[in-house]
Amino acid sequence: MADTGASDNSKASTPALEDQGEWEPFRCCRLDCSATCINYALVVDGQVVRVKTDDRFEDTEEMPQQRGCVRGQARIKTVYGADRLKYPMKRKNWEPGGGKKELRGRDEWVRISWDEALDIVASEIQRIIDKYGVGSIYRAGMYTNPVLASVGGSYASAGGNSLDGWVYPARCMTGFPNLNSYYGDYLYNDRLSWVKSKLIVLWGNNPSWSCHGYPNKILVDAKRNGAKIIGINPFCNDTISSIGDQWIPIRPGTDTAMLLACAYVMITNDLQDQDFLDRCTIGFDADHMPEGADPKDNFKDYVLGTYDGVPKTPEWAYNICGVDPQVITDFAKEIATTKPAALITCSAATRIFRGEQFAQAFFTVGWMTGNVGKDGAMVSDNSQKLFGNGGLPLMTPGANGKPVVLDPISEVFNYYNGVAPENGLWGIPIQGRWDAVLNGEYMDGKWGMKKVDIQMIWDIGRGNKLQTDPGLPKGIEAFRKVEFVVSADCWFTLTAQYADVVLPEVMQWEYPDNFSPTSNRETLTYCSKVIEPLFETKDDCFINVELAKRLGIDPAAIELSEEEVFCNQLAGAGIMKEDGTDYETMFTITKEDWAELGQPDREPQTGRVEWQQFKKDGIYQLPRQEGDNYGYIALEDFVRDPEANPVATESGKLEIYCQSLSYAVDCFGSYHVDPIAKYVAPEEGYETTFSDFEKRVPGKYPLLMNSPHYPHHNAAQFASNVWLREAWSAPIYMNPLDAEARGLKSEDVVRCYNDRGAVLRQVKLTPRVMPGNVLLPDGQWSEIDPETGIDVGGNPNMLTSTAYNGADVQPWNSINVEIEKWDGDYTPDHVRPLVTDGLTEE
Ligand SMILES: Nc1nc2c(c(=O)[nH]1)N[C@H]1C(S)=C(S)[C@@H](COP(=O)(O)OP(=O)(O)OC[C@H]3O[C@@H](n4cnc5c(=O)[nH]c(N)nc54)[C@H](O)[C@@H]3O)O[C@H]1N2
Ligand SMILES: Nc1nc2c(c(=O)[nH]1)N[C@H]1C(S)=C(S)[C@@H](COP(=O)(O)OP(=O)(O)OC[C@H]3O[C@@H](n4cnc5c(=O)[nH]c(N)nc54)[C@H](O)[C@@H]3O)O[C@H]1N2
Ligand code: SF4
Ligand SMILES: [Mo]
Repeated sequence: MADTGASDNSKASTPALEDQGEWEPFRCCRLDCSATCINYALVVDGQVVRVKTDDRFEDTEEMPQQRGCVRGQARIKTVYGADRLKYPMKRKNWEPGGGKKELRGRDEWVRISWDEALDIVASEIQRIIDKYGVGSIYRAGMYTNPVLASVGGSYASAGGNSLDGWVYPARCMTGFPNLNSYYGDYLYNDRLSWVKSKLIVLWGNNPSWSCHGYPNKILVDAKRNGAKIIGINPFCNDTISSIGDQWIPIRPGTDTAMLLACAYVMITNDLQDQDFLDRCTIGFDADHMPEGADPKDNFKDYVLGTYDGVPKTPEWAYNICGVDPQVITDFAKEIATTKPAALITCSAATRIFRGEQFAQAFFTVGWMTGNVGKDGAMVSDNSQKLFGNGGLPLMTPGANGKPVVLDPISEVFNYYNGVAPENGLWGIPIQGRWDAVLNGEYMDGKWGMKKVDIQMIWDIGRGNKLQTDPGLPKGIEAFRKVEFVVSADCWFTLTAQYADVVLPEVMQWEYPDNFSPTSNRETLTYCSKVIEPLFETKDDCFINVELAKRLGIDPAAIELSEEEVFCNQLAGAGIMKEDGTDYETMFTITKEDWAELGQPDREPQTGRVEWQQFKKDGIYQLPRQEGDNYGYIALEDFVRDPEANPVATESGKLEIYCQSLSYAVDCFGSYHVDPIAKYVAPEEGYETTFSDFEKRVPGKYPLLMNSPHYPHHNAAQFASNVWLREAWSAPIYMNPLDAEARGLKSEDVVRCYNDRGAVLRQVKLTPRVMPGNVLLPDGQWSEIDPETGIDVGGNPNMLTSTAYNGADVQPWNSINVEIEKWDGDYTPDHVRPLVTDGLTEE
């Protein structure tokens, strides 16, 4: 071979990449993705060069692999993304008190040291508390912060932004608190029970997009076993189109009308499970009302229109929800007569104005079919992570041992427990948070307006709240008003862009080993430290400890290192005993193992799983089989003998008439819901797309927009991943009829707008979207054009409402908008350069 001068790159002389490095197990997110998987990163010389997912053994029906989704495969572009925050920074024109506050979001950035950044944050906390008093800090980040808690507390949200309309209906009507197990305390059965359902109704769910991995297999298994699957949804989503037998298109936010009509059909055909209703529920008819309630207020008479003169017939419902009366009738008969059936819904269907009324109606109509407490039967909200596999986790990490530091001003435990507020809300409702900053007051539920003087916004600990909370344009005004804004994140998020000081954080791969929450009760996973933190990134614990030192707080009283936390959780991890009664020690850990983990003083222990094997695999998967002791049927004991095993509601029964729910929602002060499910037209929804609903005169904003959770993102994370931008372009999905009326063709660039703001997107035309309804994916990062004020990034929160709504329910899915062709400039996401802080690497 002639000597060309080139180096010899032939395979013979270079070992395969696999032989040069180690595969390290990882999970992408520390929160909220469907997270049923395990992935591996190949690390060569401290750099990840390749990513793969579960290939520990051959994929079989009995023991399926736990494979990751498209985001896991693309993660390398997120960790090594051009928009990673690298160094602490301050805004060029910042000075104590804010400096030129109006430049937030458009100022230049100056690199500073961690010491300077922490000095600024600590001194601004102290200065603002001294000047304005305790309660002048607003904690936008979702996690309670022990430093803020120790300096007197911070205002934060009064509730959650995810459970939405379910929290109080689930607690008050069924007695299942939400806090421990997320979404209704497993009102749904375990997966082996699902597979026995003859009919599965997915009232709004889309696990193909929002719950990747094994949950979809459960549906496939059920289908193979003969189950019919019906999807009721404004969108014939990928779940329905791939495994559904029937799609019932429905207008968003109008499901309650269809449910009431289903009740009408069942009652007038005497199809309801009267024995179940009589034994296990209260409020269905005049003979089963709680003491003190007017018998006329029962559900059956409301549906029949006995006293209000309006029978809730399928024809009545059609005018609201758009579902053909015959389809409603057939569907109602089918759910009433097919047993066992699983009637399943999601959070998205309650993310509307008056979200609670959907939850009330769904429980009520579900219970009328009697599909509760039996194998293959269930009536439940079952969104996202825990989809399809109810029951206690079969393995669980031990307690983390972190000091518990409660915030004296705002804690949301009571909210998540569905407890009615007693003397005021526990914080500022998310819906009213930006108004509270701007106007100096918020609606403290039925206790009236409450004054606040917010002068600092803390966007740390699951922050980026400009992006993911409703009312972004108002949020920007609020950010420009206060004296100090600090943000900590891994990327140059929208919210970081509007801060004064930005702190760069590590992300999964760079954190020390940690248990990441798994949503499959049959697996326990962990994420190893894959690489050293890039640039100068640090974790929350470091920030808290350093701020504590500067503010005279004992760090040991508020924080524990990630390493300690992991070892505590490892030592205390439990695995369900084979008899299914309790947990026993999960891991065998030797003295050498503890030494390797940097904790030589810990005691060796014996369990069912070798730590060294788990460390390598990143996952332990407990095999299940029919007849084992790990099964779960929700409410089984209660339904067998309701008197002996009451549920934790006021009456001990499932409450179709629920006074405590009505009372709790009243406490939040924005509207009243009756104790039974009724349809009341929402403040914004289908009806308000008309200027005159009776005469059906179209209004200024005649389209209903909803924002589905989208495969590209996990909430707003992964938004800037360049591979995912190409694969999932986040168009506006629209029906061809609506497009035709506006002279649009597929791929046209459009402006989607209302009085609150505007975004640019390309349209994707598909008959899979119901006419009158458009979909704008959740999680798109805003990029607001300074000239036009239009968001070219396509964030739906440019358009969402900040009106107070029930028990702080975010009405993301019933927003009124209009769409028109855009003839100006537009660059699609995947070719638009990422927004970065402008600092160069060193
Ligand atoms: N890929 C991905 N997965 C995720 C997330 C993510 O960001 N990306 N986020 C996670 C989180 S935090 C959550 S809370 C969950 C959310 O999970 P879900 O509560 O299930 O919400 P979505 O996936 O947004 O919507 C599910 C379906 O509801 C439909 N829908 C919307 N409005 C209505 C309505 O009024 N009536 C009816 N009948 N249907 C309606 C939508 O068309 C969609 O098909 O997803 C989780 N999973
Ligand atoms: N229009 C519209 N808006 C929505 C929704 C919708 O359907 N439509 N859905 C809502 C729902 S259900 C949810 S759950 C929210 C989610 O909204 P967020 O809770 O804001 O979700 P993320 O984008 O996952 O996380 C916010 C930031 O926290 C950072 N972060 C993650 N883990 C950690 C950590 O351990 N420490 C620190 N310091 N930071 C961390 C991430 O880097 C990220 O930038 O969005 C809501 N917003
Ligand atoms: S984003 Fe979540 S589900 Fe997807 S691969 Fe990562 S950890 Fe798994
Ligand atoms: Mo969520």
